[in-house]
Amino acid sequence: MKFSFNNWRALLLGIAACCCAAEMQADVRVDNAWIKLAPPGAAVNAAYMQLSNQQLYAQTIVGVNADCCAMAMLHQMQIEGDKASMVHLDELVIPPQSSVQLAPGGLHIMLMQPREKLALDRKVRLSLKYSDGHSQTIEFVVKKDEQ
Ligand SMILES: [Cu+2]
Repeated sequence: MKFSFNNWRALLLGIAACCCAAEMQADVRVDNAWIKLAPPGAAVNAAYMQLSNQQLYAQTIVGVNADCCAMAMLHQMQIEGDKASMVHLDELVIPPQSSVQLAPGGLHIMLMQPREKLALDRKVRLSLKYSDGHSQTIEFVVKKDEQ
């Protein structure tokens, strides 16, 4: 089979359009991505953000990758009486046209065993892995507090 230049052009444009559409549909909007500065001596950090799913279908985060740290996990803080504990989540569902808040005292990404101390103002990239197989990289900033 022989392709003319126009065939190739149409094919390539088709692929490009297809990739862009997939990316735009898949990405969840992220606002206010930050990592809380750990107190001296602490070996863990927590990352927070607001996730907004503008699509008509649910999107599910099934994993987090972080170059900065040996391990990154989705956690939920639970408070029962005067006891606080953390539960590991296998996945985090962002319902259609809804927002999910990762914030102190609730949902967070736990960053364990940082390869070096995550200092103030440091920028850290985390990659969210979704159940449909795509990934989304987000830049977080290390701050003392949310604002
Ligand atoms: Cu945690």
